[in-house]
Amino acid sequence: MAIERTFSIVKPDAVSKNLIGAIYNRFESAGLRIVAAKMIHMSAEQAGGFYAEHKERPFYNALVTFMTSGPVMVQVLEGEDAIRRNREIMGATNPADALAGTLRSCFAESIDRNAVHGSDAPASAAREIAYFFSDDEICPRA
Ligand code: RTP
Ligand code: MG
Repeated sequence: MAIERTFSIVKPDAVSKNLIGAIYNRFESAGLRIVAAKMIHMSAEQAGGFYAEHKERPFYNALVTFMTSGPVMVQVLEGEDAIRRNREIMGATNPADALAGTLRSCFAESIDRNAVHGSDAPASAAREIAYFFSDDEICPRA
């Protein structure tokens, strides 16, 4: 399995609960490397563009409002099978369905305030990384 990169967000609910370190610890303990990271407070335009694929969904406006309600950490995770493994670490979208021990099982409040985002496929990972990071902000490890 080749080394992959995936895009991750620690969402406003988790940042406001001081969970950045706990979440980063899970990524690193699982062998994923954080190769880029920054804290941002997204504008409505930025969050709306990021979630453009969900524009017609009933939860779109609430999602954009939530994602702009406070700062988030955005990061690029690198490692073998990183996209699938990060989704495994995160758990199901709805914390009620998330396996015990996953980030959403431990830290999410609800499907709307679910602590983390992770890319779901190679094409979305590439698009999402480029949406927030320029190449010179990413520091691959030797
Ligand atoms: P994410 O994109 O945040 O990693 O989550 P995901 O792939 O598991 O879920 P996705 O279908 O991409 O939905 C994006 C976010 O929208 C909110 N959502 N609410 N109320 C609902 O039925 C509903 N469905 C999705 C969630 O916060 C989800 O993370
Ligand atoms: Mg998604």
